[in-house]
Amino acid sequence: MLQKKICLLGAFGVGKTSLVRRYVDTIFSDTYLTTVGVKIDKKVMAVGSEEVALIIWDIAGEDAVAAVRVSYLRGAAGYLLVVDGTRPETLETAASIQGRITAEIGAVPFLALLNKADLVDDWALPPERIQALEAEGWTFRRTSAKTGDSVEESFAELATLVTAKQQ
Ligand SMILES: Nc1nc2c(ncn2[C@@H]2O[C@H](COP(=O)(O)OP(=O)(O)OP(=O)(O)O)[C@@H](O)[C@H]2O)c(=O)[nH]1
Ligand SMILES: [Mg+2]
Repeated sequence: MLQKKICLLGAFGVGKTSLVRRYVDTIFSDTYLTTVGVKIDKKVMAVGSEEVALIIWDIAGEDAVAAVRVSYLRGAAGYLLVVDGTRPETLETAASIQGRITAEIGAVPFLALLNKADLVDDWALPPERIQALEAEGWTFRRTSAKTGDSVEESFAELATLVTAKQQ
């Protein structure tokens, strides 16, 4: 079976672990337990007529002092860059991670997830910044790990991108 490693990246507390839990186990918890290092999950899904095993690396968030370890990214076919829609600074963290990744592992497919879409009333992301990143080639999806909104679809979209790239 085709196996593809994908990574979840982004600032602390944006919802990386919650998105994986929603996708793999169909559950959500309000309790925040920060990820230490990395946690690896696996989920098999169909992409067209093919079965693909997604090996999902849920990587600890980063901030000014703790950068994502490059060694975790090796062999990744693609990644989800997660932003907390209620904290605009997490969009800048994502932009900085994105710059570094392209330098380290090359231009592999990615999707930017604006997570916590259920809290949309508290959103504070500058639309012009989103547009500027779209102009640089970013694709944004709005997700909620809490309601499940667009979570399955986003993983499926990335799986399709990383599978198509190989053929
Ligand atoms: N309302 C709402 N809360 C969310 C959502 N996703 C995550 N959270 C909450 O945000 C907090 C952080 O979620 P985590 O999934 O642990 O975030 P993380 O990105 O894995 O954090 P680190 O492992 O520390 O980098 C938790 O309290 C979650 O319940 C969402 O879509 N909506
Ligand atoms: Mg986590």
